[in-house]
Amino acid sequence: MSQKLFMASLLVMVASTSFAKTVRYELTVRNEKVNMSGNKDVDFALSVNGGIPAPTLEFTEGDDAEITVHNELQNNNEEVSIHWHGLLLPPLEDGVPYVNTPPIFPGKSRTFNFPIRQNGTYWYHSHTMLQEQKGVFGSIVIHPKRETIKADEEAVVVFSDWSDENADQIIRNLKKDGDYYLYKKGTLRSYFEAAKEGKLTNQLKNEWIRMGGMDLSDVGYDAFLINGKRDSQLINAHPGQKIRLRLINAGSSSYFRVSLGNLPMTVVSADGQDIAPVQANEILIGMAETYDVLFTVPDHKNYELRASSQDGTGYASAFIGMGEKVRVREVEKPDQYATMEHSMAEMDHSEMGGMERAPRQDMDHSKMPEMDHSKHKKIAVKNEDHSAHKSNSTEPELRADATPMTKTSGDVVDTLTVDKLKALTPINFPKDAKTHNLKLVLNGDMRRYVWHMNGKVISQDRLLPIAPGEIVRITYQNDSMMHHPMHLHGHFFRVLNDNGTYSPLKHTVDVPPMGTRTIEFYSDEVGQWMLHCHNLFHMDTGMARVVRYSNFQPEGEMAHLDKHDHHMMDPWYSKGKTEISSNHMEGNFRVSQSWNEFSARIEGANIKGKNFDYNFRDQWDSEGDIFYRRWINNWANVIVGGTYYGEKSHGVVGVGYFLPMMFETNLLVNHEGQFRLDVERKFQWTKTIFSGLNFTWRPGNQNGEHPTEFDLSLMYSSQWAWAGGLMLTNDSLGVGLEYQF
Ligand SMILES: [Cu+2]
Repeated sequence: MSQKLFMASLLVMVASTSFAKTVRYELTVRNEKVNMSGNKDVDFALSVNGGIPAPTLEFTEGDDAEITVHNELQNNNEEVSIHWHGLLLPPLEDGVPYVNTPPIFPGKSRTFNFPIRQNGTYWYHSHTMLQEQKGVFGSIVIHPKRETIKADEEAVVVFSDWSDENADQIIRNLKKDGDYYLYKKGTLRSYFEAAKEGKLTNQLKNEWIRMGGMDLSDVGYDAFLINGKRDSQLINAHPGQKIRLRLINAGSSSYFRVSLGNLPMTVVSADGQDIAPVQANEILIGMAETYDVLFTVPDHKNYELRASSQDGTGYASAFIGMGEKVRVREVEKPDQYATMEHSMAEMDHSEMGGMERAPRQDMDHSKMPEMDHSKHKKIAVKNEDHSAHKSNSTEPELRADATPMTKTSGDVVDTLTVDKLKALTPINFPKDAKTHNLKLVLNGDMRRYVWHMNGKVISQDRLLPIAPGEIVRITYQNDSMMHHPMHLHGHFFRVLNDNGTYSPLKHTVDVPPMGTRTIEFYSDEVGQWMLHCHNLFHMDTGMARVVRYSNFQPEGEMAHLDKHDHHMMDPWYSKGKTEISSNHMEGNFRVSQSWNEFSARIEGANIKGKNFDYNFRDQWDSEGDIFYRRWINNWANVIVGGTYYGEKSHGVVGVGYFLPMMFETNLLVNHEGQFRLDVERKFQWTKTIFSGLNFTWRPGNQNGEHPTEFDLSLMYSSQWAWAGGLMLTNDSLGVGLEYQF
């Protein structure tokens, strides 16, 4: 090589490294046999490069990422995808199949290329079906060009939830009954337990408003994990060593309460954004959120970092230090009989008083300087204190926030939530931008397991249009008794809290049960982006949208794929129940989508009791229905179908309604103008004893039969599928079994 050429190539190398360094990774998704819980070998797991979690991807701000993802799944035609959670990138690189990026078919690969425009702690996961629950998730660490947070050592801490049951079966079970896992979790609510705890009125109040009660999770997990382990040594550290922990909740449907050795942690970053440091005894971390904390090892002991699942069913531990173990105090079990009113009253008495109200802070846009529109997404800084802003009348109604109380003792927050986060610099939007107000009501129906926004699932209402150059203000109103961690792809939004323009930037925000959160962002990331609940099973059953900029249309291959988005599918699920008693038999079967349902019922009652008649028709009185139902909302549905009763067949129409106190009713009229009223209810007396009541009234004593018909069971059951006990009908008392499937 001539000296000239050598010098030239050296120059090129120097030039390219000083601008951007390309950092390459190869990720291979495979089927894996694992034993994550320590109790069971399973073969449905999916690993990335052989691991659960997947390897940590490390970058420095300003790098170019080049990541190749290989799909080596053996299953028939199972696609793979990877979404880079929290990263600002071109829409084509976001990784959501059929919305942003082509899916990766078996035996195929895809290379993602994007510049790294930010720093902090992030993560990545599959956005295909329920693959995230099966193991496809990992961490991303992006170092700033110059580190501002000094620590002696750091570690990535990935929290996850694990079930020994295939996630595909979990969703089928939840679709049969949203309360499917209450037996497994031991969280079945009953009148006896409520009375024992002196909370019977709470239970009745919840039933009056047709709420089962506070639901903190839907799935019964077999293990909670930190970096794939239930219990592990994270760092061997000496006294005085300052440790930075990058906490990531990669759980599919578990909030965690994170604490460290009964000592306060210094929280320095949230969702990858550095914040004003805040001391906290505990962090409530929702799915997909990340927090960076600093912890200085005080002495020669080994401190437990514990992530307790919010539903109180388990925890994962990792230790920092060395020597004698310092265990974290057990967290209190959540109150299963908490009511909406109760939570609100608690809020009013909290030390923080009004601070705990849903944040309604005015951002005075008129005085703000221009936002920096550079590629590096810097936020303009303004040297002015914004803490004394008046409130704005255009803000939505004030609602109480039902998150666990945030009490403070000195300067240490007991349980850190987004309310206590403060940005390091004020965040200002362009002063001439107009505000686009959107309201999204988050709700669902546990009985049918459908989760929606503004009463619609994504297959009914996919696109949420926005325009470029506007301030998009989204108010999430949670009308359900569950937390929803709401994530927006491709953006950071500020979550309005008492810190005004210093409200923190996040990519995922917890919207607590019956609470409200308002987020804002300036729309300057043209594309289409998922907005969804990061509870995997809520997203899967409908709580998602595609936010599309008005100046964006999917192009090329994506234009075609966009029309075949899997979010537009509304799959059918089935549920069956049979009961066979000596005096009564019933079979029920239904198949349902989000709002459509076909059901069949056959029922036979022994009307001659012990006077056994070999003629089946004389001994047994039989009837049955075939109905199609269209649900209008969580409570009401309309019915058309056919019925067989009194040895005659009729066409029927009617309405179904779920009444206060949890009564399921049908009011039907047949083609001869005869009415029928059905009332059905389940009473859970103790954790194992329940009654099922079915009552039918046919006014006018049709066909010379009883005008009323009922059956009432008293059953024992220790799990969801089987029950056995007594069956009382109009005519007799019998014994029998019940089986659900
Ligand atoms: Cu949700």
